[in-house]
Amino acid sequence: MMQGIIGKRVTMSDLNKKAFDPINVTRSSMPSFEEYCEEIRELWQTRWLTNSGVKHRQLQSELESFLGVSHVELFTNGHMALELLIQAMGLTGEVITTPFTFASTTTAIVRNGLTPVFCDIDPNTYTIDASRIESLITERTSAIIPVHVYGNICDVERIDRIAKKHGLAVIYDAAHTFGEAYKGRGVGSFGDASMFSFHATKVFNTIEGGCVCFSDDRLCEILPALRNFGIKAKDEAEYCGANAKMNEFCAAMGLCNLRHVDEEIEKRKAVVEYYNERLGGIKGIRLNPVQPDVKSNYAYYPVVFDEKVFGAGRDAVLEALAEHGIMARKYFYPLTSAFPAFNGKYDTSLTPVALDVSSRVLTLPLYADMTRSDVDRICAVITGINGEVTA
Ligand code: T4K
Repeated sequence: MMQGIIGKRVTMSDLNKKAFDPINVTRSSMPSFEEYCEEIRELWQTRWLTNSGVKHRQLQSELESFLGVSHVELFTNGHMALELLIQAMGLTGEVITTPFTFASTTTAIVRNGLTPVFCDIDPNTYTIDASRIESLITERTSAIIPVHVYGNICDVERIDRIAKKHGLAVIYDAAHTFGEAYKGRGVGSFGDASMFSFHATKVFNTIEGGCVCFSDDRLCEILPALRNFGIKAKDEAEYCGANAKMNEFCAAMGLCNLRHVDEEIEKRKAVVEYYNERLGGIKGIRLNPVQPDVKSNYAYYPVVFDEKVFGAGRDAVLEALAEHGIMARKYFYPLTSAFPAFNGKYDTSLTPVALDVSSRVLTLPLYADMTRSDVDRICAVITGINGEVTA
């Protein structure tokens, strides 16, 4: 059920009045206040607020069915899920990954004492260019950690073949792909394991939260221990773990949001289709079509500008939108390999496609209850820049 209004198109003169509320890059999906209160009511009786409580266990089991995977383990956020998963899998040496991602992917690798080896991305999907992986494998390589970016799924079949041939583990950063499927199979079931983020800004949120999906039963023992200080039984830490447990209030938010997530994705789809209608014909703007065989979750709306053809570059568009209260974001600029945290250790020119896309991409606002007039307002600024002002 779209709440969107089929509004009249917004003109540049309307925009100049600046009489609009800000539009952020996204807005959290939430259940009704009453639904959430009902979900947390029993916590006032049980006083069991964290440490694998009832809500935690219920969400874990509902997610296993929803995602179509053998095992789910919940964490306090997606980042800790990934970091502890890497630890649990005992990776060593070098890990092949991409720099076109959020800080989390690369820092999870580095904080495990591993060396990220950056592979370039595919110019159409922005995910790892699987044809380049084999040339980066050395005797120190233990794994591939690709990222499903914006809801675009990596070339999972080719990555699987390469990993099998070279005896490498595969962990997907699937932070952006909750609820997606490839050829009818849940995206979390590819590779050895996948991490989903349930951050407030994601398609499905638990306020803060995340999970790991996997099929290897051996991980069922170590992952819960690692998120609980490394303690397996009582009192003694068997592993060097962390505190990364999901609390009951977050799990309760997840139980509520899970009831509505299919409907939320449908609403996102309608927003994306309307954006595509408005921006589709404009020269110099590359949209992000849904890939063949993919059931998309419409997580983000990235557009890539060709300055020479469009007449303005990404930064100029970002500025113009901001002047009208529209907060688009440069996900992902700069590349993680250029982060000051890594002291110039990595050469960004070795991933030229990633470097180029990152200098030209802009993520436009997208959330389930965005209206058509919100989209009109955003597109009017963009078309206004290149002279295609609506009448
Ligand atoms: N891997 C990848 C590929 C990722 O993209 C991420 C996270 C991770 C791993 C790690 O997963 P987590 O550990 O986060 O579970 C945001 C998110 O914090 C982050 O989760 C996300 N990726 C990243 C792409 O975006 P910021 O710094 O851009 O968020 P912020 O605070 O500027 O929020 C953006 C907009 O969202 C705000 O303008 C308004 C809206 N918003 C924000 C919050 C916090 C809401 O509507 N409600 C909220 O509660 O990082």
